[in-house]
Amino acid sequence: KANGAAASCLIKKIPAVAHPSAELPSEIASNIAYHAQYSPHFSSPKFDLEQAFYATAQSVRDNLIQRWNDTYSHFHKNDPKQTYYLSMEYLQGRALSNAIGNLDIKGAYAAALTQLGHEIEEIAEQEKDAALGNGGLGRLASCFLDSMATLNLPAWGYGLRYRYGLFKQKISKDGQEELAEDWLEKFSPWEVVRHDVIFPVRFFGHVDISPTGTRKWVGGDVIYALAYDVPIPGYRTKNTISLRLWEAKVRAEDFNLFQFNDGQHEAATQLHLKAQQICAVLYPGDTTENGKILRLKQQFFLCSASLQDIIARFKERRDRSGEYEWSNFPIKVALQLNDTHPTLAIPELMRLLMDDEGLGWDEALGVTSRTIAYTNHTVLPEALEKWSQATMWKLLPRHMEIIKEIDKIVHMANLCVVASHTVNGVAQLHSDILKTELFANYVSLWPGKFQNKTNGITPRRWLHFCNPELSNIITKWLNSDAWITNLDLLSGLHKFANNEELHVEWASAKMANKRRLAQYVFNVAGVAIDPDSLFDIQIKRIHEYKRQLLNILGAVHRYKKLKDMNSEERKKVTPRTIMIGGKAFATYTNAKRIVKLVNDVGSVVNNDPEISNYLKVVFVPNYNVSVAEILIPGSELSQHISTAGMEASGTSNMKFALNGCLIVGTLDGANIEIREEIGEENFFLFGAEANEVPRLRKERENGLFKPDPRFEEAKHFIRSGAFGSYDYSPLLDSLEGNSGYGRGDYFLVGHDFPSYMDAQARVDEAYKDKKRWLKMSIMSTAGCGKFSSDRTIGQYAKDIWDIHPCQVP
Ligand code: B1N
Repeated sequence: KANGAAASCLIKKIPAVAHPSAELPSEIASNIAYHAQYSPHFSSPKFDLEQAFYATAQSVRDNLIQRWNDTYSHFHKNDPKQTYYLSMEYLQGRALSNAIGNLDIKGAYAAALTQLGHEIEEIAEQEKDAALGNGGLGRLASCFLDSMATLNLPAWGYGLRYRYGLFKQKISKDGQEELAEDWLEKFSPWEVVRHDVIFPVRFFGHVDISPTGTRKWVGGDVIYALAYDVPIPGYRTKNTISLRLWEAKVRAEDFNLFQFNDGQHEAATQLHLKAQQICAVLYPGDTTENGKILRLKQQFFLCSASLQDIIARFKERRDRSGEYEWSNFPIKVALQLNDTHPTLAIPELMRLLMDDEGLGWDEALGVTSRTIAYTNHTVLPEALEKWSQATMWKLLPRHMEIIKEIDKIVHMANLCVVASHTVNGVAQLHSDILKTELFANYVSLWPGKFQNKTNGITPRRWLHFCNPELSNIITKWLNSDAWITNLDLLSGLHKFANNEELHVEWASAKMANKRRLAQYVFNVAGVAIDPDSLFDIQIKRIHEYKRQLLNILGAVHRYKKLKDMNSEERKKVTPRTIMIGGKAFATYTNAKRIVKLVNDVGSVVNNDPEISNYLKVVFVPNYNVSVAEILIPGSELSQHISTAGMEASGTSNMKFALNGCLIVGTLDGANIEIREEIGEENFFLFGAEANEVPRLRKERENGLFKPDPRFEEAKHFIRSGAFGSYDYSPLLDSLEGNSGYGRGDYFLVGHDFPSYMDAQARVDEAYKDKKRWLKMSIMSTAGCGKFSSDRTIGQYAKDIWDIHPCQVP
């Protein structure tokens, strides 16, 4: 273990020299020493872990800024068509290890830090996750940025700079508690403020109509959007693109000095408060009217600022050739809406084109719809955004006029379908459901508009960096590391699936990762788990449709069965460690009850000496990107068990499979395609299919459902108080008669329970045969080529955006 005091001594012996293009360890060490001394953020210069992290990050940033500038000027000079990805969420996680990895300078940095008395892994762990997103949709945006940079595509991400990202989850005796997560508490070494990039954004006000009939939105509040850029380095390329995050600001003129000096402090700083609120938190609660307005303000703030910036860049580049042609806008600009959250980009672009640039309606709509494309991420009715007309008229009067022209109600998804040139779902089944159900009425109007783009994940973060042991083995057996940017090459592992030498290496990498994971679980949850047991993981947001309840009912039944066995019978059982992690939305009561139940089951099971060798149930607190990077490499089985038709894609399923983890899952989302790619014999399938779900719900409603006795036993065991006195009846009742969504067991936990238990029994059998399991594991990794976000982004670039690589020489 590195020692902070020793490191503080060591750093004084290294010359502090600014060396932004350092490559040799000694130069890097000097540059780190330079930042430790001349970019201070603390009063006393100690070179402890925290200060060493900041100095190291700043030295990496030096390197990135050089590449960044080169990329900007290269794009500017070549003026290619560019993609702008608009998203209310990015789940970036940590940046230091990712940047060092993408720049392929880990060895040099590790050596430099050793000279300075620290270990690179320990330094990297100092960084707080940037969690400006809720879950899969936000993490997808971050994987996409990594792929866009790696593929040398001229692209930008746009988002909001939330002061507080996703809440921190604390588990107490009452279950989940939420705490504000201050990711900017000290400072982020990765963001660069652009004081010259600032745009006004209006809220409220009214529409003035001139004598000639032109309309102008005036009055209301004007708040400024200031750009903060985060560098996104590509892997083994100079290209470094930007994630531009907007912060809300007011100008000095908006500070009423007279009022303030008159003692009217609140009145004088009113606009400051309003500005502060806009970017205060990721996804403010929107059950109240005030909450709804704030969420809508955030969305408009992102759209208006980004569009003004994009138009300014379009004009700047156009000016050099002297052309002024709005019909060229879609030839230079592709805008991708990450779900309906940035829908207001549609009426805002229309407004800017008509009211500021003088285009007519048809021309403006033509430019808009040729520019914008929309990705749908869910068919859940409660997640489809609908805004009340009253709210919209108040906050955005001019936009409402425009929206009403396009469509009569403010159903964001419909507006997107009408005003986009392309609409895509995120896995084949999901895209099919969009065509046959959600958007069925539009398909006959525009049959060519609808596409599928199956999601993907970046193989850099999700295998090469988070699982170096396995990455090295793959590179060795494929005789090349080209798979890191061409993931289809993993299929070269197929022919070694039965190779005993590979089996030994594969098993030892998994064991090393399991040990690391066991240590982590002990640190955060205080539970000692056995690395020889089967590590079974379900990590994702807690939601009834994702059916963590099915998992925990299965665990309860397993526990009950173990209790009923004698010690000889128990010895034949495959020991399991079930880990569940995920955050429940603060106001989602049933999700919070599920968190409480998992914790309560864990407390009883883990403290039962009779069965402690055979079963552990652990709730992993505060699940986030960096926790996933520890859990996924150490997993052997993972659960992706949503009610068929409800999970649009899932992306953690891809991460697990890529890391050689087997899946127990339903025919839902991308599970279907994963199973196709890795082979059905390597996938533990169970449950109803999507097309059976409506009929099964009907039967359930009509009392035609006969529950499996094991399902009844598990519920009964919980109701009996075996896991404490907390009242679980609202949760368990949602699985019965008439409750939950108004119909009993809407998510078909009861229907799928027996086939789930059978699948789990097949898992236990398969795990006993080590050779068979290792083969299945290798086949999983080997079959994951399709799930690289490089493939996904390549398809967006070709089929939707029409953009091409523009590589910095
Ligand atoms: O998007 C992911 C998919 O892999 C998941 O299956 C899907 O559930 C997820 C409202 C959402 N869909 N919708 C959201 C997020 C935030 C919000 O405020 C909806 N997230 C998904 C990537 O395609």
